[in-house]
Amino acid sequence: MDTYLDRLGVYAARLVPQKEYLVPGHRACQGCAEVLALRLVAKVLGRNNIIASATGCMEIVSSPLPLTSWDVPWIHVAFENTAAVASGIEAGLKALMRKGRLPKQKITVMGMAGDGGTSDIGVQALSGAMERGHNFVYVCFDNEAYMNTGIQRSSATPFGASTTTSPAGKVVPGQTTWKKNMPEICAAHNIPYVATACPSYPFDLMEKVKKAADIEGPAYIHILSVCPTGWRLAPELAIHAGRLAVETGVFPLYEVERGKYKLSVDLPELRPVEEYLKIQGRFRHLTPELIDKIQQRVQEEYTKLKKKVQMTNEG
Ligand SMILES: Cc1ncc(C[n+]2csc(CCOP(=O)(O)OP(=O)(O)O)c2C)c(N)n1
Ligand code: SF4
Repeated sequence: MDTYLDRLGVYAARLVPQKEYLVPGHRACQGCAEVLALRLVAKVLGRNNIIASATGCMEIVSSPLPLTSWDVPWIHVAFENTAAVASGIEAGLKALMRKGRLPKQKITVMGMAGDGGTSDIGVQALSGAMERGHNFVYVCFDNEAYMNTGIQRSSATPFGASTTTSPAGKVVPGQTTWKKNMPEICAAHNIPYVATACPSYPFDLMEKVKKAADIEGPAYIHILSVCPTGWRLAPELAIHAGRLAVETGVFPLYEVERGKYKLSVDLPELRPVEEYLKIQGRFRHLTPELIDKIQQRVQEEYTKLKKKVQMTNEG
């Protein structure tokens, strides 16, 4: 299906809503792509949006009481129950509208957390909410570690990354496990919409958020959010790093809409993963053998994804 922007045949920043719902004054680090992603998500979801936000960088930088950067209803929730709270809000709104105590209207309910809050601690509540079929949008802001508390590894930290709890040394080369595939875990719940996104591709990201909000039922968006602080990267390279993640196949952009896979950026040839790894201090220690190992894995995963696109679109 063509996107709104495809149909217009233009690619103009003026089509982006001007109004901000995550307003300036937040305390994110310089060059943080996570806060940029959040700002774009908030822009698309607009005023009629209620957010349940787990602890993490985005919660901390946006709500140092008595200040707040939020211009929409926003509730801070515990790490483990983001999706459960979002489910409750959605069910409550439905009941109020049914009883006529709230005028019928479209209110988007969004749950949000980092990769730690999603793939480690919040996964059971998220799985339950997806299985029950709540009409909500869940966004995982994946900066590939527990950044807010000092760069500890999560199950979404990539193989080979050095973090404070998976430090690279003589014996262990950083993280020793492969990144948990949260989008696939969500797709396995057969929910109507799953997508990956990255703020280095802002229009693609915004289209996906819009689609997720419009679709009835659970929608999950997994956003790769470059973190210059934790990735040991110059702040001005954050957008470039996100593009390299996509162009090397490390983080493919795709959608799973009612079971059908679609690559959003379909590249005939991938760039070598080394280009992505070498600009980040967290991979500084990697040997050529380890880089080869990562390259091989990326290729395998990309081939698998391409096969899913082919299989789910046949006939
Ligand atoms: C149950 C619980 N354990 C630990 C903490 C402390 N804590 C606050 S933020 C955070 C890290 C969050 O990591 P992630 O979800 O990946 O988000 P990020 O900060 O990286 O954006 C931790 C461990 C907490 N708030 N609640
Ligand atoms: S630690 Fe990383 S994700 Fe957190 S605010 Fe700083 S740059 Fe953003």
